[in-house]
Amino acid sequence: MTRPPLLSPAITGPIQPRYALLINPFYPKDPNASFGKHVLTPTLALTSFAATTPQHWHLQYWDENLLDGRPPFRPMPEVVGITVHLTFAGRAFELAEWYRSRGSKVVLGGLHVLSCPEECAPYADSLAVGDGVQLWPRILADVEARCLRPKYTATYETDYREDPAPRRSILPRRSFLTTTSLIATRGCHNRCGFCYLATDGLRMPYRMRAPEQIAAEFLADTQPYAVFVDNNLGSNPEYLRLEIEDGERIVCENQGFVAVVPYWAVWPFETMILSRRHAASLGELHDAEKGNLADILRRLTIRYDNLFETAFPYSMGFHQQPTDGEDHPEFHFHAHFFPPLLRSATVQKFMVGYELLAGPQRDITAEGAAARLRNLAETHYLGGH
Ligand code: B12
Ligand code: SF4
Repeated sequence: MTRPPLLSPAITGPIQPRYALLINPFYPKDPNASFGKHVLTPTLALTSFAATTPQHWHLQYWDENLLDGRPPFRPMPEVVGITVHLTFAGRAFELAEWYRSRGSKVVLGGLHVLSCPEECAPYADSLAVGDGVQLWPRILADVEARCLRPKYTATYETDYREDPAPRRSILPRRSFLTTTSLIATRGCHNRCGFCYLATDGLRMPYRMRAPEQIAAEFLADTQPYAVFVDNNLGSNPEYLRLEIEDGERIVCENQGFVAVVPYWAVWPFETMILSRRHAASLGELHDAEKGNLADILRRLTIRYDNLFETAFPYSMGFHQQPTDGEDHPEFHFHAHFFPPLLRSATVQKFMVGYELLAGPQRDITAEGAAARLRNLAETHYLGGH
């Protein structure tokens, strides 16, 4: 528990082409603390990108913390991928040197490579700086083409829902209390100075997988329970969660956005369109989300026109982060509609007298307005779509 297995200088074996070994290196355990912690929650660092390994590669997972002895060496893998954290960087470098001296190509990736690439570089044939899901297939293709580069970089700005499910089948099932480590979101809206998310230059916006994907992953792994390993599962705005749970003020929704009547609505059919994933501006939307935004704008404004069978008037604007060049994680991108019509195409609400001097009067409830909009057709009353 306190010392890693010996890496004997005498041992070697033939290199097996198209065989990749993924290693989670050993770190010393405190005999007085819980060993269970280390077998409870398998890291997703390796399984997440393992899922992108091409079919014709043989893949093996090795977690030194399960105390199963020496890491595999017969045959020698063509590629060894090692995840590196500060706490076990020394062991990772030792493993890297051992495999390299026997002819394997060693790829180092993970948090410590991200924050200190120059420290890791001497120990690797190649560094994976950033998201392994994007980098791993490129690295293996270059190994096959004999043109492995010393460094590959990727940010974390892709659509998280496009990532394949982690390949949990490579985990030794009986060695963990559960193999189902789940991750629903990556990143966090905060940037606490002591957290790796505050690493200079790290581009990891808050990204979410669809809840159905997480449920499917849980069911597919057939374990009695799962452990969430998100950076900050609660980082998504509480308001949106409550709205979705409640559902009463939702007008329509799609994968990227939700249209709601806010509970504080003052104008009769006031609505907001909120992005599900945290984005601070239009510029941060992925391509799929831009399509989702166009879709929900169309569906909401067709409902507006259908409400009183008229070209429905409104003021609408997008709320986005300031353009002062600083990061503004506190801004959540949304659109806000303020329509003036109250009872028909000709009877509108006026904000006058009492309302201007004292406070707004609600002519209809937010829930009632949402229900009326929700129940309208999504086909325009004049025909067409
Ligand atoms: C599961 C987990 C654990 C588990 C297992 C750890 C393990 N190494 O086996 C347990 C419970 C044992 C644990 C313990 C500790 N942990 Co911990 N843990 C996590 C947690 C919650 C999830 C890790 C994970 O699965 N992430 C998801 C994967 C997909 O992300 P990723 O690791 O960044 O991997 C991606 C890339 O980096 C890259 N990549 C990674 N490796 C490689 C390798 C190659 C070859 C390639 C190509 C790419 C690549 O591809 C992946 C996909 O994009 C993270 C928080 C988090 N959400 O990341 C904290 C976290 C890693 N833990 C942390 C800490 C501080 C600890 C402890 C020191 C706590 C303590 N005081 O005891 C101990 C240290 C143990 C140790 N020596 O590692 C910090 C590390 C901070 C830092 N800068 O290093 C984190 C980030 C939490 C935090 N925000 O503070 N932890
Ligand atoms: S994950 Fe936690 S520690 Fe890191 S920035 Fe977010 S709130 Fe801070």
